[in-house]
Amino acid sequence: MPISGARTLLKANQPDGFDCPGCAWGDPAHGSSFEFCENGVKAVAWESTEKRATPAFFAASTVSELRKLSDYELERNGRLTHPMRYDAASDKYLPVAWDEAFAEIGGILKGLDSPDRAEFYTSGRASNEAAYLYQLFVRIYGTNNFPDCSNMCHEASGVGLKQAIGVGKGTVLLEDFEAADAIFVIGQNPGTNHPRMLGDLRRAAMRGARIVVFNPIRERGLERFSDPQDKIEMLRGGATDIASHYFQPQLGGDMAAVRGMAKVVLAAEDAAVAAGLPSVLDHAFLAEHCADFAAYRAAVDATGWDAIEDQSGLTRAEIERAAEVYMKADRVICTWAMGVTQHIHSVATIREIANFMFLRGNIGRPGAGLCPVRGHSNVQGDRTVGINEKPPKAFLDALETHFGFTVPRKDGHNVLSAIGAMLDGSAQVFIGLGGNFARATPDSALVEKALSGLKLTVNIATKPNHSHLMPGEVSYILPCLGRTEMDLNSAGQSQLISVEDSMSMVHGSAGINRPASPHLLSEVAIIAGIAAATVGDGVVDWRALADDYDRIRDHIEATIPGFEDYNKRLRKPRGFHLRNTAAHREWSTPAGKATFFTGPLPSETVHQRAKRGGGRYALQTFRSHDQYNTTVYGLDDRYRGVYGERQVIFIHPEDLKAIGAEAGERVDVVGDHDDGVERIAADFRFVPYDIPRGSIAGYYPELNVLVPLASAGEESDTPTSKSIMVTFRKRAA
Ligand SMILES: Nc1nc2c(c(=O)[nH]1)N[C@H]1C(S)=C(S)[C@@H](COP(=O)(O)OP(=O)(O)OC[C@H]3O[C@@H](n4cnc5c(=O)[nH]c(N)nc54)[C@H](O)[C@@H]3O)O[C@H]1N2
Ligand SMILES: Nc1nc2c(c(=O)[nH]1)N[C@H]1C(S)=C(S)[C@@H](COP(=O)(O)OP(=O)(O)OC[C@H]3O[C@@H](n4cnc5c(=O)[nH]c(N)nc54)[C@H](O)[C@@H]3O)O[C@H]1N2
Ligand SMILES: [Mo]
Repeated sequence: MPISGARTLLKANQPDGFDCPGCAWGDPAHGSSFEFCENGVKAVAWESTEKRATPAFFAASTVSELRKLSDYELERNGRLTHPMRYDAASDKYLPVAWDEAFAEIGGILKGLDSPDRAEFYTSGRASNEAAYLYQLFVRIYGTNNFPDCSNMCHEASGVGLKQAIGVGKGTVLLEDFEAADAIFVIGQNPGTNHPRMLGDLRRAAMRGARIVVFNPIRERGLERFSDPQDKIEMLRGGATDIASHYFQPQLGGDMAAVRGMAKVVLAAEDAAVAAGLPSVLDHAFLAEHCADFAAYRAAVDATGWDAIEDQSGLTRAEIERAAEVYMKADRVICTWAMGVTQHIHSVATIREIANFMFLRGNIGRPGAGLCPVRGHSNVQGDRTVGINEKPPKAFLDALETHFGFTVPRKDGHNVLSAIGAMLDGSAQVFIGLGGNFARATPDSALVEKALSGLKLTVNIATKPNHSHLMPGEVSYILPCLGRTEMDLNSAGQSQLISVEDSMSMVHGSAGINRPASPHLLSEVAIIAGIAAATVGDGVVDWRALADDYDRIRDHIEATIPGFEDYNKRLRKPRGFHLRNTAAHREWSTPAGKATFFTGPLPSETVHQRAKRGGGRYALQTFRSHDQYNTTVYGLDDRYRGVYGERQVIFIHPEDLKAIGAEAGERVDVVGDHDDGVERIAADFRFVPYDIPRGSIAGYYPELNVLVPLASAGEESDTPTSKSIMVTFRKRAA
């Protein structure tokens, strides 16, 4: 590794370094001052690569030619170096001056007959400062159209937790993992996606905490793990057992599994009362803090074991074992991620998880609580500072009072409604603050059509990706600094940005590397440039804000609760914690209490529908060990034993037999959604795997062609990337 690479890594997640762009797991308050992980290393190395996608790279191929490259081949060309404008005549991107770009973008935005005709996408790597400035600009411009990566990610967690506990965020701190007696990990693969979390799970396991996993797939990292921070374990090639209990539910079966556990707990309570033994439930908590417990009890009583077993795919005995762990533990944490949030019934499932935790008061005390583990390193912060298509009224009022402009009050578009608006022609502009909209969204072919039909597409990015290759009439790629790079202002001072992790810790981040190109601007400066050209400097002086991020933070402090003394507290080593009401047992729900969800189980899950026959299978799309969302670092998935390819389908060996196929045989995967659209993912290879019968799995984004736009989570409107109905078609020999 070159010296600068090593130096870069030594500064990751350090008080005076930058925040790792890998994931949103928290940083330790003490102990090893130096924590990064294999996949954090990849994320950092990916950004600090020596390769460059220069104007010469764009001159060498037409956009139509570049589109034939895979995601992997495209991004491998390295960092963007110049602002580029699409030239339709030559079908190529040509370099352009920043001011020209800003002027044309501003001109087109000003020319739309309504600000609601523009869509402003955000990917969750954007800093608090960039995101706040972006939402301010867009709201002055006049719309709440903020499709956000979180619409495809943890939206259901935000919606479900807000209903249950009055705040759409997790309630635990990293320290709680040191005090928990049991940790339930549902629908998450931290070995790949949150490796630093595995360190915390490992320490918990070593001191005797029980770790209970619910995952249809046996994920290696959750079974055994050797900690890269532990030199002795690494040298000896040893490993620690992580999961004490590993259950493999069917896709979408978690609500049934959790309700089953609640049923066991309630039955144990009845037995304890009858025998004159101490209560299993936390009656004091239920009485003082909860609403609708009696109705929940009735709902659980009304849910039979047959339904629970059929929907969860687990036996009653397995569910009893899991519930036993819960009842024996004084302090329980429950974590979850995409295996829970990307289904039709995700919000109800998250409500049920909260129900289950309320039963024994497992919230708002040390070592216990709810922990949705976020994805992008600042996706939670972006929402906190106003990236929200349904903004709370109090926030809009604060903006209006503080800045003195009339804010738009109408709810805006999320990811799915933005795509709908592009397809029906009502949206004409797409601006992307990071991310890869075209590849991250469902129904790839339709989205490609949607983007190409626009008047203007703008992508603020670090590396070329397929979203850049679906140009509208006018199209720009605007290259920005990455998080590892020095961001100097006009006085030559280094600027600090800030981010919020999954535990609501807000901390500073400053890059240390020389920028990939002298022509790059920071995201903040790019937003300021577009804003000044579009709405002018009447409300704020954009360039003055961009020249000193402290000034942006002063505005955040003035308009969003919890950011008192922002500039000062940010500069403390670990930053500061944003107060979480539910963690203090204050409930800002309509009932003023922690509120039980009292609905029934879903009438049918994707797995139950597949079971009805017709050669149908329930498909989930997940991440390999060698990718970051749509960024593919390499073609291996070491933990799952796949090398050199990504077009694979993991399937139970008995299902292979039933289909009459061999391991290694290639098939086309065909979507089965009754909307008349033909969806085919061609040429995938079968890999026999330890996965429940009827459920299959493969990689995102290659399989996004099969995710129907019309299939969305109830109340969350999240694409159902883990509930896709498919059949197989043999390939002509
Ligand atoms: N290296 C790396 N790190 C990342 C990312 C990355 O791509 N690469 N992405 C980041 C982002 S944006 C996010 S959101 C997170 C994603 O983190 P994860 O949520 O861990 O991501 P996925 O790979 O989608 O894994 C989903 C897991 O849920 C399981 N699962 C699927 N369906 C079900 C179900 O119905 N029930 C249960 N119980 N389990 C199920 C799958 O088998 C899989 O283990 O990671 C973040 N960190
Ligand atoms: N089928 C299926 N679809 C899914 C998912 C799934 O599990 N299955 N997961 C969903 C989830 S959880 C998420 S979060 C979304 C992710 O959706 P996105 O956030 O839109 O996608 P990413 O792949 O993270 O974006 C990668 C691009 O971001 C740009 N980039 C990287 N760093 C920076 C930076 O510092 N600044 C800027 N401006 N740009 C940068 C690079 O150009 C890179 O090509 O995808 C969703 N889509
Ligand atoms: Mo995500």
